[in-house]
Amino acid sequence: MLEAPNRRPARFITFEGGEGVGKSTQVRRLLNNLGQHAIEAVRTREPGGTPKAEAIRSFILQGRSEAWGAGAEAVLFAAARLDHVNQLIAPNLAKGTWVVSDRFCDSTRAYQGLTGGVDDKLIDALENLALDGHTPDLTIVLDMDPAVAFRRVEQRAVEDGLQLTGDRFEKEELDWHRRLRENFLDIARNNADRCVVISAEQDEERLEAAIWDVVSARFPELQTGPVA
Ligand code: T5A
Repeated sequence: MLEAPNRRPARFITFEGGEGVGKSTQVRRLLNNLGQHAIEAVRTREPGGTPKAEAIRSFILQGRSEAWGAGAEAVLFAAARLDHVNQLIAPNLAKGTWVVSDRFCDSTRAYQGLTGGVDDKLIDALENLALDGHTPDLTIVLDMDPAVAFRRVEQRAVEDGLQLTGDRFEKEELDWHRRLRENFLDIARNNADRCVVISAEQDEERLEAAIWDVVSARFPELQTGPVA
């Protein structure tokens, strides 16, 4: 009888942090590094990742849900997450493909919960419902002064020849973003087994190397050199 291959579990990694701290840039770089170690991985984001979740993303980020309040927005983010988990995250992990997501459930806890004032009980209930056991194996929290991050976002707009209009959350005051930063740090402290905080105030290459050190230390299958 043929024996089942002794396959290692696929890993689920998330990136969290405030606006413009470099999450998308580092998600792309991590995917590249995983590929060089022969790890099949998909890159995704929240809100979004599936057509239905992307529709919810547009609705929220255009500011159309703002008047409904942070509680209703938490429910909308959870609805998007439910579809994302069911249609993309769970099926990929089940077939052995790693998943790396640019934001996930900690964003709802940080933005709508701790910063937006939505009760913990609602945030917990929504998280249980949407995740259905798919808690990330590792969460990288990129941390930096929001004033510096905003300068990066402004610079990006200048380079892209765009006017900086700001989405629903980018328009909040700097003090709000400073509280948000502290709230992400609290979440990391309260989930120290899963979360690692890394300073994002370093150049892209150094930050990439710091992230790789953390990811490869966490998962033994990455401790061999890159494949040719
Ligand atoms: N939200 C989301 C909630 O409120 N609740 C939720 O549950 C969820 C899931 C999503 C919004 O929704 C909110 C949070 C957000 O407000 P988004 O567009 O995905 O919106 O917002 P961000 O995640 O903030 O996306 P950004 O693209 O603005 O920021 P990133 O991904 O952190 O940064 P990145 O990589 O795009 O880099 C920004 C700029 O900096 C440069 C890049 O080239 C780019 O120009 N850069 C660096 N420059 C110098 N040094 C480095 N190390 C650099 N790294 C990148």
